[in-house]
Amino acid sequence: MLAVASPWAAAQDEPRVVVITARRFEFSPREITLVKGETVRLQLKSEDVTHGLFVRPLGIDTDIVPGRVTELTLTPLKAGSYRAICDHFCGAGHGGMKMTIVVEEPAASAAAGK
Ligand SMILES: [Cu+2]
Repeated sequence: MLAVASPWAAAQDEPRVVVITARRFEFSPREITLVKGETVRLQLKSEDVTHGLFVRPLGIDTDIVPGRVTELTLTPLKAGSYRAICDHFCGAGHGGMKMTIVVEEPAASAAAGK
């Protein structure tokens, strides 16, 4: 059965794309959920000025420059809830500019009907 070509095979080889939009002084969405061991492609955009995205435990440290899409590929290897912050000073509310990246165990995701 493993030899049967699946119409989904090609799609599964392509990482899921997760878009995050930064603007003063928030990220949208405020929370994303990833699955441990699943590679995703983050597409980061800014609607106004240069922001940053910094999540030390996930090895993310990048600038988000307006006018272009910053892509990074990520395979989280440890489940947990991670605080992501803007680490590029963007104005008065910069210190409160945060989002959450949740990494779930694969089993939890499957149970949820993925
Ligand atoms: Cu900032």
